[in-house]
Amino acid sequence: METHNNILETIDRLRKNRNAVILAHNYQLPEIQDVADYVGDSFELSRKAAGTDADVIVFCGVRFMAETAAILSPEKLVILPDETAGCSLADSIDADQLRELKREHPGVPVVCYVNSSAEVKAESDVCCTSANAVRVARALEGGEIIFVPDRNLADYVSRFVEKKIIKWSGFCPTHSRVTTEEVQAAKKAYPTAPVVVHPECDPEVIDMADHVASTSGILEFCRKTDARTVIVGTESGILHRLKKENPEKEFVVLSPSFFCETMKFINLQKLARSLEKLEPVISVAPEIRERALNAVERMLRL
Ligand code: CIZ
Repeated sequence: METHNNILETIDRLRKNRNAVILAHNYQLPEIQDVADYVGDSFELSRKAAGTDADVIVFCGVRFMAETAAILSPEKLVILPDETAGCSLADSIDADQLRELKREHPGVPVVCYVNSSAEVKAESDVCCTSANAVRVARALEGGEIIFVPDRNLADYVSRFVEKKIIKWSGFCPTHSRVTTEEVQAAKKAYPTAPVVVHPECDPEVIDMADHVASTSGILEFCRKTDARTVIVGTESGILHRLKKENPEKEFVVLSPSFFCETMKFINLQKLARSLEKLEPVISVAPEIRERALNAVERMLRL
């Protein structure tokens, strides 16, 4: 049986031979984060990879993230080490459903969260991340927007933007499982610790938080805060990076529910195998890619 060190050596050798860049989302297993060239949120990672001269991008995350990398880097081969790693939030709406929604609300611009398939991005006017959703929605002209697929992020945006928001009913089961009772219990256990949550959480949980931010925003908040202990309300994989970057602070995950199974599908063996075989490949058809890229580029302009 291959030892841990052997697998790490294999990954290193193949990464060089293939001229590959390894990306790990903030929610990935610690050993995957440790072996990656870059760790971050899906859009940040896709942009970083696009800026490298790598021939191959190995995206340790879920399918929509690898698709985003393929949209930004059409000349590179994009690999997702476990092709069954999906996201039920992204899968909650397909292109046909979005077209139907657009027919029901003609002329209303569509904002789609980056947590969506390439086909849904292609049907949208502009993309957004959880970090810039408010800014994007505010910058659009008109009094109405369609926001897909996350109803909680849409609700969060509606707190800051005076527009009618027609929202899709998708949600992240991991973030939505967390209850207000759990927030109460965490606050009681750590009375001086601030609570920072992701905007994919339910509105009642958001109401109780001290700070609401994307994964990159949570990392920044934890870096800057004077608090010695922080209660973290997002997928528990982020704790690895938080502890590594802030060894003097304590991080407590708000609830044991913050565990996304599909985010843990990729392990070192699968990563090594995918580098060796250069599969499973994630590709986006050129006509879809072009339209999806328009939505992404419009976000960057806004
Ligand atoms: O796109 C990402 O990485 C997600 C889903 C969340 C975030 O806040 O970074």
